[in-house]
Amino acid sequence: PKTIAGEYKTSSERSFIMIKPDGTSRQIVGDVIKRFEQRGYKLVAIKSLVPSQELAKEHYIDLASRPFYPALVKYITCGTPVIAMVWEGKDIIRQGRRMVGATNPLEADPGSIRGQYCISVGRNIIHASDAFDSATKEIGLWFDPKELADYEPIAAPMITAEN
Ligand code: IDP
Ligand code: MG
Repeated sequence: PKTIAGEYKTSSERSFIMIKPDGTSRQIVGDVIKRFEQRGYKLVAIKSLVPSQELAKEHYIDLASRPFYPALVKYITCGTPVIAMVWEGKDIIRQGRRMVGATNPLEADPGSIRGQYCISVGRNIIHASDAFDSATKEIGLWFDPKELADYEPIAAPMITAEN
């Protein structure tokens, strides 16, 4: 099915990736972006914003019953901006999760973003959509369709050819 998250399991698949306030504060925005760029993914949207309570609560609504939910919303809305992004490319949803690493950074592969840059589950610097349905929901929540660019990077054939 084709949604705002593109078409699942094709080169148009999209994921919502967000650098959280601690990542912005610690000035690792460039390093995170660089990893996705160098892997061969395409940046189709990016913005810096301080999310409203309403937006943060809705983004994490599935966790509303968890004891850490109020603290999580407070962290995301603390006043330091988040960097909201949409990345596109083959298997981006699954690969994005692998690149980000486990929720608890102490369990994250040392080569992953969380495994390289953080040590606390409450300050784990980055979010990545965990499935096609959540990518669709999250991209729609954080971006207007007009904000999503449709363009072809010049190196695309060098990145995507299968033979
Ligand atoms: P994910 O970010 O790896 O998808 P989720 O289980 O969806 O992990 O949780 C969302 C976010 O909630 C985590 O990234 C982390 O910031 C926070 N979180 C999850 N579990 C805990 C916890 O046990 N204590 C504090 N914060 C947590
Ligand atoms: Mg999650």
